[in-house]
Parts: sequence; structure tokens; C-alpha cells
Amino acid sequence: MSADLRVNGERLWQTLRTFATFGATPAGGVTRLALSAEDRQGRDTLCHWATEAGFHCEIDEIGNQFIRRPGRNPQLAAVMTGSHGDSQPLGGNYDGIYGVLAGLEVLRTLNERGIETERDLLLVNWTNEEGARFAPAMLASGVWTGVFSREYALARRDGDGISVDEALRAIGYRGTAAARAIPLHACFELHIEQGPILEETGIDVGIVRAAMGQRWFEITLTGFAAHAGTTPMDLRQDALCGFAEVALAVERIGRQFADDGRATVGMAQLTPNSRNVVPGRVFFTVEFRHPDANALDRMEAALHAALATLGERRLTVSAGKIFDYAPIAFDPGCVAHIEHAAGALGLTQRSMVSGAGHDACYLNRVAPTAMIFIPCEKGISHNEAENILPAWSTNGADLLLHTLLAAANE
Ligand code: HGY
Ligand code: MN
Ligand code: MN
Ligand code: MN
Repeated sequence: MSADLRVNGERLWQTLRTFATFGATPAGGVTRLALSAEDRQGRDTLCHWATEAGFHCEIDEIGNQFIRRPGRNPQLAAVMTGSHGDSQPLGGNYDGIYGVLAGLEVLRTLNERGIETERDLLLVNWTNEEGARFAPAMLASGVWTGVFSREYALARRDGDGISVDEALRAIGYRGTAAARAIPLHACFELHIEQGPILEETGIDVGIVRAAMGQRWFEITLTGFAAHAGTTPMDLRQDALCGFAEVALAVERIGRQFADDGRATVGMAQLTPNSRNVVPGRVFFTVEFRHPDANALDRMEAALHAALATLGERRLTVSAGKIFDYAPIAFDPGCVAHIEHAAGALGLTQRSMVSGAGHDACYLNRVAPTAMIFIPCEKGISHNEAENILPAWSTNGADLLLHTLLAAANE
């Protein structure tokens, strides 16, 4: 297909601006948590645009949205693209939704130019990729690819005790289609880099050949809530001080496994959280990432060693691992499609490993998969200041267009 074939970058940019109003925050980002009213606005809009363009829109039992553009040979396995429409609590306007809307722009462009493909093209908006409202992350693509059972996922609850099942029904997205993988020929996810490399090196696109493994832990330290004025220091069972020691130990573990290692304490809740009560309990999360599974094992062991020292503070520890996936190697054939298309489009490119998790990491279990990154300003993401340039957006969508065409016609 001629490299002159390009998407309508301005139209794509306008769809991104429209989605930026669904959960817009005063600081210019979005709060569009999975299965929230804002997420519903986005889902309804996506369905409307898709049906307006003549595509079939289907919802599965975990709320994943599938938009299908039929090919000439429907009996051939489809080619999939997509990402997620949910955001972090104070997230950016491009993480996830850029890949969904660029995919829609590709389908619209093919329609406008009357271009048929051999294989169906399937665009997906995955439910609850972020894991911000309902842990763990990539929950719904995890169900679709068999990582999690439907029952486990539907029963997951948010901080207010609302289950995924209840939230799906509340916004009318508890679909009927089975949330189970169908045969796919290939799968490509387009996403912002969420790191600084492409912008700093002035390279147009990243060809993602691998992704780091991740492990998520939920930990509760229990001491004893006591009067701040009458409890001598040596009689305290202060859960917050124990937490502080573990949090710094987690940071040390991350540094010990640098440059690739990542270690984060992202959430902490103390009880009773009152200024004149010695904290009796702290719930917190720990997550590790690394491209090497053996390193993840050693990071996990170091965490348990740090937790074991808390006996001296007479704290009891309950720790559970809620999420664990091994480092991912994406499909060389899919990587080659992206490299070839980028060359044909005259885009500069570099091979990359993703530090972020993506639905593609699970899709890679059921189909040949790879990812495309575009730059984002200063690598900022999971932050309201996340930003991309229209030219980057258009480059990524053009590359997705030509990559999907190659895979859908082989
Ligand atoms: O946490 C992640 O890596 C992804 O952005 N949900
Ligand atoms: Mn994302
Ligand atoms: Mn994210
Ligand atoms: Mn191929």
C-alpha cells in the first residue's frame, strides 16, 4: 500500500479533544476511572462514532468494547488493535485512549478510501486497564485471555465496596458476549511511551519488542491504636513507623536493582488516622517491575526480609501478592511489520522495552502481538500534565494504519 495513504490527523486530534472533556480536571488532565459516569460518556461516544461509520459494536460480559470492520474473508482470523479508555485518578489525556481513538481513525480512513482488507479488523476498548479503581490492572484483558476468571474479576471491589459487576450494570455495560479470546492473526497496541526516551533522542516512534514483568503486593501492618499523650514511646506498637521502615526498604530495593528495576509504594491508608492516636494499622501497596524474572524473585525476597524485621516493633504482618506476570517478549513477526511500515513511512525508529504494563502484555499470550510507542512530553504520564504533539499523534496513527494493513492482508 502506498506510503501516501495517511490518516486524517486533524480529525484524530479532535476526537482526543472530545475525550479530554470526559472527566476533565481543572489542571487539564482527566479523572475517568473505570466504569464511572465519565467512562460511560467515553464508551457511549465511541459506540456512536463506530456505528455512525457503519461498524458493528459489541460488548462482552466484562464490558470490553469490540468494534469490527469486516474484511473480505471473515473466516480468516482477525487482526486486533486497541487499548483502554479508563484513566488514573488524576491522569493524562492520552494514556490508553490515544490507542483506541487512533484505531478508530484508521478504520475511518480505510472506509473513506474504500480500502478492503482480507481479514477483519477488530478495535477494542479494554475495561479497567489501569487497576486504579479495581485492582489488579489489565483486569478485563486478563479475563479475555484467560489470566483471571470472569467470576474473580466481576467480584473485585473498589474502595467504596462496589463490585465490577455492579459498576458494569450501573452504566449499562454488562454485555452478553463471552469474555473469551477468539483466534487472532496478530495484535498491535499503539500507546504513548510514558517515558522520556523518544522525545529526548528525537526519534519518531518506538518499536516495543518486550515489556517488564510486574508484581503487586497488598500489605497490612497491625500494631495497637493508643493514646498519643499517655503511651510511653517504648510501649508503642506504632504501625506507621513500621510502614515507614518498609517504604524506605522498598525504595532501597528499587535502587539496588537499578537501572531496570522499579519499586513503588503507591498507596497507604492508616487507621484510625487521627492526630492524637498512635496508628494501629496501615494498609499499603508495593509493586516491583523488572525485565528479568530472576531479579523480580530477588526483589520479592528482599521485601519479605524487610517485613520480617517488624517483629521487633511487635507488629503483625499480612502480605499478599495480587498480581504477577513474567517479563514479556513480543512477537518478532509483528515487530517486523511495524519496523517495515515505519521505514516505508520515513519515520525514525528505535527498539524499546516497556516499563509500563499494557493490555498487549496479556494479548501476547493468545496471539502474535507487538506495540508501537509515540513520544510524550518529558515522559510525563499518570499525571495531569501528560502531553503529546499533534504531529506525534498523526505519526503513530499512520504507522498503525500501515502495520494493520500489512498484517490484515497476509
Ligand atoms: O501501571 C501500568 O504500567 C499501566 O499504566 N497500567
Ligand atoms: Mn495505558
Ligand atoms: Mn496507565
Ligand atoms: Mn505476519
